[in-house]
Amino acid sequence: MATRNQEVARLLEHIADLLEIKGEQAFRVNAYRAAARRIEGLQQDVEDLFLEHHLRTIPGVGEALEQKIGEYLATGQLEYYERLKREFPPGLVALLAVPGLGPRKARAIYDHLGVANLEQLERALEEGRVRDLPGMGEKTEQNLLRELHRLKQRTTRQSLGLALPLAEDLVALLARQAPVERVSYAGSLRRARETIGDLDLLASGRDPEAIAEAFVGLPMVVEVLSRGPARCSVLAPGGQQVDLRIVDRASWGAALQYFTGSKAHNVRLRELAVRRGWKLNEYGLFDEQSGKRLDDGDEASIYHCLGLSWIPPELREDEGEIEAARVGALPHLVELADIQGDLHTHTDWTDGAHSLEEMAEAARARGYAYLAVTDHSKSLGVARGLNAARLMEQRRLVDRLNHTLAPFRVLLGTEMDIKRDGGLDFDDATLERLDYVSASIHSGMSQGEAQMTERILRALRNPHVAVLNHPRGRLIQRREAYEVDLEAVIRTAAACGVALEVNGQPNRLDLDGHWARQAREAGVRLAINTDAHATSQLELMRYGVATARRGWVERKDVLNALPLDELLATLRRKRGAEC
Ligand code: DGT
Ligand code: CA
Ligand code: CA
Ligand code: ZN
Repeated sequence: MATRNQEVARLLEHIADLLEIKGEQAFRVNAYRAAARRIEGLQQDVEDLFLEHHLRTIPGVGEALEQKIGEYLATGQLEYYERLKREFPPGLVALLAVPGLGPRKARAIYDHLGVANLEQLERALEEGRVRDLPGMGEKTEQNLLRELHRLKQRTTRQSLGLALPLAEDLVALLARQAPVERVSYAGSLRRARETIGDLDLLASGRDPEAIAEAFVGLPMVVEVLSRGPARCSVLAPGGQQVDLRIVDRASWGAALQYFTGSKAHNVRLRELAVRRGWKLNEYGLFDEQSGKRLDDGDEASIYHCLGLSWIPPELREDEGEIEAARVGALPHLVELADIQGDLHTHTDWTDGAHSLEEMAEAARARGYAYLAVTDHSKSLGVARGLNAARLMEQRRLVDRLNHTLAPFRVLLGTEMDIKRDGGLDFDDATLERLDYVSASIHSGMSQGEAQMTERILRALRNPHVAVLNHPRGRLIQRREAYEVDLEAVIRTAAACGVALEVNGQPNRLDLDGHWARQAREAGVRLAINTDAHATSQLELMRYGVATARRGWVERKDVLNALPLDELLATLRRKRGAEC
């Protein structure tokens, strides 16, 4: 699991910070930072490399780092790091957790203001005492305050991309090692919210004690918070809290319904029950007078008894799903199996990890009918964006590849930068040679709303542009969406036949469910893509699909749910249409 890689990367970053505060030589500090970045971007599991004695194959990992990483992976601790930490007051180390507060500034705040923990830091920032320190200023102060608030939020909520694999591992292990009849995850994770507070697991079986014992003994349990035959709470890596509830088989359906939530959805269901003289709780649906159970122990029967069709978890937010379920008008939500190809992927021609051939092969192996290769365009220097000449080289490779891969089809595409004035990175003559054109904002993100909106609308009006990628530009828990009149973007996308992306990278999920729903209702198609920078990331498609489902998106709303011939016809029509 990639969580291990992040954990090791964080450890190395932390060591680098501490060495920097100590005033170590830059090359030593940088060696740790470089290794941290390598490990975070690694495709393989760092733990596997360790077990195979291959840690040294990671660029920048020499004997000393191999030994340290190995010690940490083997024992869960690194003596060198523990000793290093003891050289500093613990509060100073904690300050480094705030993004934007590097070792030098942390040291200054600590030395001059005596600030030694996050609460004191917050107070010092609020009281305006930080701005007067050398090299800080009012702007730094504001930035730090914002980052601090975001950090407080983040430490309590985990990304969907980390929580879902963890939950799946836990459920699989419980199914194998504990005497469970049924086991599932519930809560916000089952509803596919973009961040997860605590993780709610549910199990039923005849021996609750044995289930509890197996659960607290699982390898990813770091700490046991509480333990009983009905409920256990533990901490998993990264401080993720996991609750397991153990229920009778008869209560399974009601418990799964109850603990999936949302709370607002549950409140509405309970009202429906009460109106009929029934009682609904986590144990079941009962007749108030006779006490007789009405449900059959499965979740669907709770809904059916209340006169509703079963409601997919992603919709359970009390945003109209109950009304729709009552009249049989729920959407037929898009499914992973509906997706025919990925329209946003990168190769080693720019900042991807794998070759174009490898990406195509991996997409075909997933059962896709097509793959659009959309490397960055020239303005994006950091990603070695392609110029027109390089694109035409890619054209030749793609044409050759399509001979051998047919009927699978590689579409030569671009993720073209929208420049600050809304101009595009390629002229129409170049765009005409491409099979698929998508456009993105990667720069000038702090323009005001009016300018940003006009910039995007201008790009949407180019007849070649088929899709606007990650339309809001947010990075979950890291960067707010840029200021843009998204309703205007949706209107123009509808008028020009441009699809909007639901980007499946767990830190993007952009559009989110709310905006995907707005777009769909305005008649805009969605493109659900992974933005894969490596073959393994093609698997992120499920996060995109889950997010689209939260937006009530159906198969017919999805551009890349079209079979190849219909996709090509749609793209052709779009290019010929007025807007
Ligand atoms: P989270 O953990 O913040 O990401 O969000 P949830 O939705 O997983 O919330 P959590 O873990 O507090 O509770 C799990 C589910 O249990 C929740 O979605 C609905 C149900 N639940 C919790 N508290 C209440 C309550 O007071 N009333 C009702 N009707 N349901 C509740
Ligand atoms: Ca929860
Ligand atoms: Ca919970
Ligand atoms: Zn991209």
